[in-house]
Amino acid sequence: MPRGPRWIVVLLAMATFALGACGGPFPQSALDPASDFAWKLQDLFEGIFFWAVVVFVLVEGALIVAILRFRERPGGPEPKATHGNTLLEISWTLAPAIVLVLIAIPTIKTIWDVDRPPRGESLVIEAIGHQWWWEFRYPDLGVVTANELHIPVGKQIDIRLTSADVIHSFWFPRLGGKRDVLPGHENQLWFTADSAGLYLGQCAEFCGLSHALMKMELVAESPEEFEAWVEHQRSDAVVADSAAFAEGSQAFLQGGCIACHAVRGTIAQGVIGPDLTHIGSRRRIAAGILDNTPENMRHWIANSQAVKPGSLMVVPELDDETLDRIVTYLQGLK
Ligand code: HEC
Ligand SMILES: [Cu+2]
Repeated sequence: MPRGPRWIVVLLAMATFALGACGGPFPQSALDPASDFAWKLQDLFEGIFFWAVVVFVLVEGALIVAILRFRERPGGPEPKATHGNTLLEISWTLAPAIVLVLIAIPTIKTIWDVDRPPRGESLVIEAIGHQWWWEFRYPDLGVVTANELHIPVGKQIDIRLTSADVIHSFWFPRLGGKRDVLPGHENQLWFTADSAGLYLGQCAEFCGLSHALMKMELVAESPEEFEAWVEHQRSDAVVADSAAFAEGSQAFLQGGCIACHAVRGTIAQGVIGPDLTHIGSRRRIAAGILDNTPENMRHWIANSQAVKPGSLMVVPELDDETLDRIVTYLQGLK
């Protein structure tokens, strides 16, 4: 093949891969804002991007003109030296300095704006990072849950971030900037979601072997739906009146699970793992990595170390019957 066409093929292939990234959907795109915080970042980004395009066109345009007009031609005169031209030196020092100041002003303004404490009334949520899952507490509402946040649309949320072990980072890209989650220090993050929906988030600071599997979900819903969710979550475990459920609850209590898990309203009061009082009502399990189906739950309980390498959930080997009973029980904890 002649040289030309081969390059065209390479370019086309590269363009195809690059464009492939534009396919969507983008559940974790920071460029699709859904809260006041995220909009502040978007506005800053768009403003700076516009000016960057102007600078780019001017600079690259000047470069192309210089290349075309002033290139060396056979028999042409020697170019004039510009070394020591004070006017040129001052202008190409000043121009970038002005550009940097113009970028710095809105940037610093935005940083101050998202860093200050929240104004006005807000719903306080405590988010505690654990290797490798998220604990969520609503101190004023008496709700404790894990990995699945619920918030009312249009209400300011004030999230207090701490860690039970190492440094994590809390990030829902569509709702705002990431923020460090530190042991022994409380960080704060606030925003108001502007539209209902399901938002995906994850830990954004390397925190050990299964860092990539430390995800979370946020359900933004109408105040009425949120109210109903709270009402349900704050209640004790809903006990189904069936023999299978009773057997399962026995298996759960005897299987060592209560060393780490709590099921409110029973003697299970462990605090090392997620609160399982309403585990049956969660969309996903094990920090957002598996759909909450009986098969997946069974798989997780029997193979937590394979599903999540290094997981702090360590259980003795359970026989099939015990596993089935436990799964029936947990799935029943709606
Ligand atoms: C040594 C402590 C420990 C024991 C014992 C333990 N777990 Fe866990 N469990 C954890 C931890 C930690 C997690 C969070 C794992 C993660 O997502 O990284 C977890 C997560 C879970 C989850 C998913 C919860 C959620 O919110 O998604 C289920 C279900 C579960 N465990 C069931 C069980 C059952 C059933 C047993 C008993 C057979 C058991 N666990 C025993 C520590 C434990
Ligand atoms: Cu983490």
